[in-house]
Amino acid sequence: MQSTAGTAIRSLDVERIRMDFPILQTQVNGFPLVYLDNGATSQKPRSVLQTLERYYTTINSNVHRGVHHLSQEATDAYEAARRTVAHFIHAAGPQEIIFTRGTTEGINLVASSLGRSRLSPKDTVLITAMEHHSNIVPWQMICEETGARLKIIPILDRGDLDLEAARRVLEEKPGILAITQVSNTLGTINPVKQIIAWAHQAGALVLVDAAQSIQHLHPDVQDLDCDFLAFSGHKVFGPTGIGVLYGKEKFLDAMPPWQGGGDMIRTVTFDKTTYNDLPYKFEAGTPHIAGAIGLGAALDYLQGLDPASVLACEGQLLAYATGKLSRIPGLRIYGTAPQKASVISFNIGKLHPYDVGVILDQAGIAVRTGHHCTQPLMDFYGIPGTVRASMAFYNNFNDVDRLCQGVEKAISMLN
Ligand code: C6P
Repeated sequence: MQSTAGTAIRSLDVERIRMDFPILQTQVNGFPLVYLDNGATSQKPRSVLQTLERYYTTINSNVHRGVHHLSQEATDAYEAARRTVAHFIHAAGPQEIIFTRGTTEGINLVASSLGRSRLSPKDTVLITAMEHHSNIVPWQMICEETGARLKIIPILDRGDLDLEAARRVLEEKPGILAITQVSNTLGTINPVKQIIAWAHQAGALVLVDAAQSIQHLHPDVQDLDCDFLAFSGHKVFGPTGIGVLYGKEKFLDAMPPWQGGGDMIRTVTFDKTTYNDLPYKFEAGTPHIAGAIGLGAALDYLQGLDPASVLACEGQLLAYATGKLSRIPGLRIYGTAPQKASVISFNIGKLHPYDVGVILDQAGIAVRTGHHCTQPLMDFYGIPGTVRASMAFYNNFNDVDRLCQGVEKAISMLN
């Protein structure tokens, strides 16, 4: 594919891939849609949409509960999806894969269940200054409940972690470290493998928030050696309302159940309940069956693409967009770490990000504006919010060109 600036051809056939995503053919406000809000949620390929339709039209039923044909088919498909997830993140087995509603629920599960059994007023929970609210608030809540203290690894101005400071706070032997692999606001890729090794030396368990890395970096949980990892289906080209919590079996086994209800029990009497094996111990109530199966289809789709080409393609888009946006007078990019995913946050002079977002929308360009659920990070930079363009492998150079034209237009209108 050729950019207007004549950038080199990429190996991924983006124009063919775009045909797999029907929504990309949509017109918004009279313009072809430019979708640059993939950090908020990604679009779905036709194979996922067809899988959802097929599920509801042919095998819709409850799982693990019926002897009838449809229930068995639905159970088989649901459990096959779990195996697909386990394979995708290289878990030791499907018993380590808990289906949740999303990243937020996965983190809450670990904070509540592990936190209650592991934390006391002597303990510290460590997070970083670039965390999403979903990886801050659950830890604040459990710290309030248990008396543990919350400590923060600071960041440097360009948006990467202060690794010296990280080493120092790890020497204080925190009980738990919860860290994002990719910042949703800055795009920074954190060296989590290295940090996990340090944390383990210090005796901490580590949860990785993979909400923004699963779609770009395809994390391998055994290679990272993380103890827990959470992500959302909707950010990895699957449905909303479904997510995954990975946990090492020995830790999940030792943790008390979180929510009570159907499926998570072995026996119930009014005197005592005994609990089911993993992973069902943590899946109370009827799960999002279609969502899990749809997520399996999304991961199958991704596995059909060469991960190195996807990464290279997103890297080229990032470099092209960074170069072009940086040439716009008065525009400042937040997050200039050397290792970045295809996310660019920026502001232009004193223009309010919301106003810029509205003008971009009028031209059919979808970006996110605001604090991106990272208010402490906004406080660090002393700003109320940013405009954020987050790109996926189906974006092309034309999308970046349209974004830059939209920004120029916003500047001329708002000034
Ligand atoms: N970030 C964004 O626009 P849920 O809502 O549970 O699917 O994901 C929460 C979450 C957790 N961690 C990180 C790093 C995230 O980016 C998100 C979701 C979206 O940036 C919506 S706020």
